Amino acid sequence: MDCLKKSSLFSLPIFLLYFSIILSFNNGVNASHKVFPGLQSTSTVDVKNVHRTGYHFQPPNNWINDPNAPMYYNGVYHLFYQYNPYGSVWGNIVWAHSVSTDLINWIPLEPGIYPSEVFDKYGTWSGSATILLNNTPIILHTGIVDAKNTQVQNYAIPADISDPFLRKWIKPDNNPLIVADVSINKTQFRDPTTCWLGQDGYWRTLIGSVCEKKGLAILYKSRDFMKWTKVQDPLHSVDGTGNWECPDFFPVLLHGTNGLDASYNKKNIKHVLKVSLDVTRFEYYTVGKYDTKKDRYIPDKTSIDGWKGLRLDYGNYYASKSFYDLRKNRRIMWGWANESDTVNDDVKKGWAGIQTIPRKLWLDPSGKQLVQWPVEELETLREQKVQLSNRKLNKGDKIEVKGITPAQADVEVTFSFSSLDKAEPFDPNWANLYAQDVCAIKGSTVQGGLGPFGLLTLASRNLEEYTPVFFRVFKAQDKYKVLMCSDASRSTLKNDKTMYKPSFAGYVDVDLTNKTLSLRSLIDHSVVESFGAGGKTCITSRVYPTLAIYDNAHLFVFNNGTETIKIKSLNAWTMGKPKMNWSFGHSSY
Ligand code: DQQ
Repeated sequence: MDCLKKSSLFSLPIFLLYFSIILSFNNGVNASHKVFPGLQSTSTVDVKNVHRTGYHFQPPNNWINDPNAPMYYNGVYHLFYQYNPYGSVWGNIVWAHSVSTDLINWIPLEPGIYPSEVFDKYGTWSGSATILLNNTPIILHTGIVDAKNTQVQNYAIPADISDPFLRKWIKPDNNPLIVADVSINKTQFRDPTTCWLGQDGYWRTLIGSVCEKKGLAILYKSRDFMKWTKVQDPLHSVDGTGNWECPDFFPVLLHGTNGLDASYNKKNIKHVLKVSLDVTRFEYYTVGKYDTKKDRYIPDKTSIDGWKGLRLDYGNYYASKSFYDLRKNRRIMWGWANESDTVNDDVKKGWAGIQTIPRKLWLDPSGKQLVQWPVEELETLREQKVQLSNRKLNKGDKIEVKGITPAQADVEVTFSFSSLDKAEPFDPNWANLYAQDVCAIKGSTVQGGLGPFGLLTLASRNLEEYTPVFFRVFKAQDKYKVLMCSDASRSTLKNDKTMYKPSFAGYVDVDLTNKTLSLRSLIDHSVVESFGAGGKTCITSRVYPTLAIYDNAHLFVFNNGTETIKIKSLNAWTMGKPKMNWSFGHSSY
């Protein structure tokens, strides 16, 4: 294929005629998700609660995946998400819709967008919201038009802009707005971003795609939001990365933690491009410069542009999407944490997938990476608190944190140490490995020098099960390397070989001059979402303990390194249960 060189004019009427002929109800199209035709519409009889989360976003049942079109509009936060109304595996996808005034308590509404028209009969896949200049929201999203998985980009607008919850959405007849020209692989052409307005008065959006293994962020322009033209070259592309899903492109301030609207473009910024890699099911991002004259994005030299690039999260986190929150002048990121159990388990438990806690994100003062932190509203759920300070942990020590409910908790801990001398040597052979591979070799029990130290979350009393979240400090040739792990390998006694129990890990680019390392973990029954060094490295694990459940879950702090560690301070809270999609949206909100 001649990737994106030809720009052919596709006739919209012929296109619509073609697809109006091929109508059938076979919704067996394949996304990047595994398809289980026999299970897609197996309705949930009985929802199993044991691993359901207490304060992470979940609907009452069934399958969910990507967060879609998050936005703040007229005092209300909206979260749409890919949802199967008929089963707990991927399929029959609609845009479920929930609203909130605090990002913590959510009211479920009827689906906002669902397959119904010739331009989306086979699927309503991911997309994003844009607030137009007249202060009305508009959603761009991918429609599937046939059983061959042909993808087009559609728009939807609120049926009644005066409805505070924007319950109903219309998909006007002039859809689709964007169809693939002949240079584009029309079955890998999806997930439009929030649009941004250039100084030339043209709106722009990116669509994820691939051409001969080269991942693409294809750029389209429009003056009126209705007629879109493809820009000759993609905004950015990288050989060998495979299909790009759910691109996200936004400006970040060079200094400070405030967020910016997607259209902001002054000198005091950098841009971030995040893509979800279909092949690896991980996401990576780069920090760089957006050349508005050439409409090209150029990652900084300090950003690795490929599979080994920086990740928003080194764990079970995918298809993330950010939005600018005008209310608090911040950028917020949502991500989907899929299950790590088996498909059979998902069918049995009647649900699958959660959204991670929304994170505020900004550029680190180094300019080289993002920093993420759970939105401050989460702290309203904090209940009983325990505190520890200045507690020594010698090699092999562990201290239990008592007085909270460890199965549903928020823990912040800062460790200190007096010397870096005992840091283990970093084996040069590991340089080509992913951090995750190093964590699998050097887990939490292999004695080290400076580390491993950290938390044992969702632990059974006698440690038959536990998910350790910890640091190990290595001494490489010219610098120290801090490895952060969230290791699911011993998280459950369930002995099913097909279960995914990865030793997720990432390196933390942190200054060790003052000899401290901090960690925050949000523990919630089957999820441990952790933030190292104030949010420089984030890891989400999904785990399914059999003993460490409800009141039988324990939390420990441990050190398995020869260097004595101090718990400088530890604050842990029991977390309350918000209104999580409990009641339909007619309440007195
Ligand atoms: N999920 C959606 C697609 C997207 C993928 C389909 C990413 O639009 O590319 O449910 O998880």
